[in-house]
Amino acid sequence: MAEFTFFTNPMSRGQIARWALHEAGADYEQVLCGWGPKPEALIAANPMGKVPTVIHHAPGGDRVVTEAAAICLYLAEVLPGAGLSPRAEELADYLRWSFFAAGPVEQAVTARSMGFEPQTPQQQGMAGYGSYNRMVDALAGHFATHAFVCGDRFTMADVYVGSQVDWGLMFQSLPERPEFSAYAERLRARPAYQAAKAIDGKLIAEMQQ
Ligand SMILES: N[C@@H](CCC(=O)N[C@@H](CS)C(=O)NCC(=O)O)C(=O)O
Repeated sequence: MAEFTFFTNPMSRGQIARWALHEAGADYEQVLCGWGPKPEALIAANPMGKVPTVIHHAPGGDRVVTEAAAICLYLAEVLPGAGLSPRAEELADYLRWSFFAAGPVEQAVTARSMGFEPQTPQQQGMAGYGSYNRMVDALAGHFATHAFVCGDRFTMADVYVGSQVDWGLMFQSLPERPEFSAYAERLRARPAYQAAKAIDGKLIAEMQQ
């Protein structure tokens, strides 16, 4: 049995987890899930039935990890050979921007795509992302002075934060700022990115036949 079972749909945030699995060099077996009834094993692991969901068949027993961001950071920790977990001096940026991407960035982009924008100062004070524009400025500001989340070195935080930027540019849910484009180009050049995207791209093409 592979070390990880990976429940995914190629047209989903599962693409983030697959990229992370490849960056970490994980031995994984995929279970493809449609949008209809979910496999029993997925529901047993994650009652929400959401993908990506990963089961780590660890020596001490199975561990379930859901949430694309958590899956990325978990893999960096349990597969340290890939060298993608943070050094002490990188930890603040690593955590700060991973959580920023999983919270404020996700929320701002999702809310905007559904036609909701916090309008009043009170609403912006309550919304964790303030406003879409404030979120974009904060994220772009970081990449104006950093090649990667933690500075000059690619870490697993870049798989998650970078996926938000990559998808945001592709689906135009983030604006075409030079800081975002240059960062996305650095990520798209990575062999693990290309290998993971090739698998999902092929699966999508097969589904559309
Ligand atoms: N917060 C989760 C969101 C996961 C999620 O919403 N996945 C979607 C696909 S991108 C899904 O499984 N939708 C099907 C469903 O909700 O049944 C994460 O970041 O991984």
